[in-house]
Amino acid sequence: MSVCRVFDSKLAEPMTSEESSFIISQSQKVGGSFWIGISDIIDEDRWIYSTGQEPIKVNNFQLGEPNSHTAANCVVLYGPFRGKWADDNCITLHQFVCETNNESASGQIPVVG
Ligand SMILES: [Ca+2]
Ligand SMILES: [Ca+2]
Repeated sequence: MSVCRVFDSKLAEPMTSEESSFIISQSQKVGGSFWIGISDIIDEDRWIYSTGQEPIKVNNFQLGEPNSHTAANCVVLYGPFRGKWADDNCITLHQFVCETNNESASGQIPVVG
């Protein structure tokens, strides 16, 4: 999402379960639903990170998700699922989580907005 680029960052792409849990917990403090940088827009049902286009290494889909097939190709930390993932239509308006590489800190720092 272009707003993340303004902050020299990108939509969050959780690579570990710790990172995924952290992003979910941060998003839940703010409340609502948040886009992250994972989609199956290129190949239906093949979920990949937006930047590297490699298959996801963690999966936090809510039981029963993804369930919307070609109508939904982006991943949202869905508020009613307490941040568990849902597939949703990529043009839906949600908040979003950006991440940036910070050399003075370990790992990636999400910016929730
Ligand atoms: Ca899909
Ligand atoms: Ca869905």
